[in-house]
Amino acid sequence: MRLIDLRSDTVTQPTPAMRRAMAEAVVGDDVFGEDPTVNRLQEMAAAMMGKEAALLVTSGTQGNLVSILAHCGRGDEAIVGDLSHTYLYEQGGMASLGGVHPRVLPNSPDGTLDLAQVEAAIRPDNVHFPRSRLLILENTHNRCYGAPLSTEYIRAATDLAHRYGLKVHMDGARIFNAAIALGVDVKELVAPVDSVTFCLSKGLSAPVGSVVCGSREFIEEARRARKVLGGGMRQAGIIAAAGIVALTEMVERLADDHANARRLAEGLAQIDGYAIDVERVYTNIVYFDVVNGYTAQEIVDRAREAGVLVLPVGPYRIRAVTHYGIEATDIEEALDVFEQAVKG
Ligand code: TLP
Repeated sequence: MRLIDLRSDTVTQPTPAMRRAMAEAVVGDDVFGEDPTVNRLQEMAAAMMGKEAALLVTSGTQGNLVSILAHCGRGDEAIVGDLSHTYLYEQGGMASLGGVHPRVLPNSPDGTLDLAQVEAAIRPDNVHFPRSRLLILENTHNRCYGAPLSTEYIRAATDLAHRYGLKVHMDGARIFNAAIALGVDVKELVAPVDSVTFCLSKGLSAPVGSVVCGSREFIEEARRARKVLGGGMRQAGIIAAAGIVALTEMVERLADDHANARRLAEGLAQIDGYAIDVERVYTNIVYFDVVNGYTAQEIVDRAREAGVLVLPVGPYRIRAVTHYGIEATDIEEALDVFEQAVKG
């Protein structure tokens, strides 16, 4: 049975062009800075983001952590959303490995942080307090319905942070989804922030890797942090080669994933037993609730038996993510499976 795997866009398989590029990649030792394919990917990423420099890292989690370590020292404080990936899903790495104290503010459903609350959370210089050093934004916002943060919001948040001497890091794991959804150049979205991590291995379908971008000075610090975390890879051009294909060939097609997510949401809204706010489907992530007494896990198990994979993210809440390899016909098939799964 062919599975329709909607658990995440991390499950994407590399494209045939990626496999070819990986097989043929010219490589060198990247810890010496001598892998031409890694260097080319990094130059390309920096240019696309409009930043001075870039660094290939193993994952989004590593990209966020090296960025936090490059911006903050032990005892410094980072302002984060309570639904952000850096706070919820990264094992508290900023605290456990970096000694960085998270100051947690509630995320609004659109992924933003209230800027009055951010301003109030910034610490005055006082011996009792940690030093506020960093504001972390997430774009698109995974737990907030895949919502994209607008250029205007990012600029306002960054202006505020900079006014108080804080740096701003963007967890842009899905920044290209944001740019496509908003119809803006990705450069515009990241221009105000000091650093950004984006993932090659999610909607862009590369098998491994994320890229951190920022100033040359910041990237030198991030490179040191990557090394101490064991992320100094050697002939990493094998990975970078797929990343170059991802950036060249896989960005524009994200619009198909967004259209498929919308179709899925509209279909789910028609099925008795589920509740979904179709207005809150912004990109490739769909959250819906089971409202007829079944638990999310029960529906997930039933759907799996019929070949459709999704993730329970709460007692009654399910997440489905569209991506490369999922076609419009798969969405129709998944809708049939969800309809059967929720029937008595
Ligand atoms: N997100 C994964 C899971 O960890 C939840 C997913 O399936 O969505 N930032 C954001 C916004 C993310 O969604 C993720 C991965 C990461 C960072 C971490 O990336 P990786 O998995 O490469 O460490």
